[in-house]
Amino acid sequence: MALNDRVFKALDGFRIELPSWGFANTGTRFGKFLQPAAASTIEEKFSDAGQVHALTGVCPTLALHVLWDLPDGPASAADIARLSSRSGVRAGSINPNLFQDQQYKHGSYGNPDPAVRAAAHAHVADSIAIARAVSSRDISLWFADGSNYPGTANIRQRRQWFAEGLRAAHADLTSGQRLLVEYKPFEPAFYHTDIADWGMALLLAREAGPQARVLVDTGHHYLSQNIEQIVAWLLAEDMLGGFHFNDRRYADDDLTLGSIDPYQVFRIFHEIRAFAFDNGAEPDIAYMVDQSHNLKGKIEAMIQTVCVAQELYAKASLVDHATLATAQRRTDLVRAESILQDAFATDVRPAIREWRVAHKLPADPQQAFRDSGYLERITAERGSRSAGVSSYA
Ligand SMILES: [Mn+2]
Repeated sequence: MALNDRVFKALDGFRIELPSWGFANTGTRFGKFLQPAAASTIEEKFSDAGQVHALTGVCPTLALHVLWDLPDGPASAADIARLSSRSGVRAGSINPNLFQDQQYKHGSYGNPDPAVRAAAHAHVADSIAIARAVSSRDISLWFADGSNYPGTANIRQRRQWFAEGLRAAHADLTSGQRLLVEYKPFEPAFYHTDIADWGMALLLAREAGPQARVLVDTGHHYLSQNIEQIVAWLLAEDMLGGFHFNDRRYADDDLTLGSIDPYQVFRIFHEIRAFAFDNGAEPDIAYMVDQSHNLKGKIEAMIQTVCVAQELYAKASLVDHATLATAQRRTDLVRAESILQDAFATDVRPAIREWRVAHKLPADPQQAFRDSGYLERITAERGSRSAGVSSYA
């Protein structure tokens, strides 16, 4: 297949979800640098996401955070429907918040206090009901639970509480819904984290029930961990539910996808394309962005992220899997490795520009955004009010 055909086919099948919190003012624990154009309300977040989708054509859904975006619970559904039709963007994954409330100081599902565990379970049940009300499939669970000092937490007891809590949450799902279990090795807890890695997430998702899957946040690994191998194993186990994409240099830095190590993202996409080739079917994976842009303009950063994701996905689609399989079988190491390197080195940007034009999208979404006047308009409209920090993501 010609390069353009491969790229067109890959991009036709690639969608990526944006996070509502990526458009809001955020920061680090040392300070928040406010941007006059940052979104404060759910209306503004849908509007900004709608701009990114209108210019890129591949971001039809917006991940929502229950505490920050849906304080009225399922009653917010009518509002969401109205905002969806206005912005052209639907509600995406629903993210409960089990870490910000004072009661979660010592954990949520793993809290020794049964009343706090019950509150956490009730919040997840509400989140599942919200997801149903806004016609959203995935409920995405990340737990900050853990401990800071050896001996202070009963690790096995807490594992048991997590298994029970996830089973109960799974029992609330309707047939089309999915529970995604995210893992993270450390932060905010610095001695142990209850769901620290993909193995723990996999076991807990299996215990939860057949509609639970593992969510891989690329920033949630120890340095130098082979993330694409984890992806390959989860694919083989039919347990890969989705991604939270971001990049990192040191820890969970939430930097722009591909800004530090684009080859790693390529290798992750390669494992997915190889799995699809071997199985003759596309795996059902929710691609999502989980980044916070403290210093970059938020909409610009999101457009940049989406364009980089498309480029790396398109490059991975150039790998000739049949030739690669032959080289692997013959242990022709340099040839096999070169097949990946050649695909990664190919400039797919001209083909992507053609794909955009063919889909009546701007050839250069970033330039189109700069030319649109949208940023100047929202900066004037939103900058006059006293901006607040609406999230800690
Ligand atoms: Mn995440």
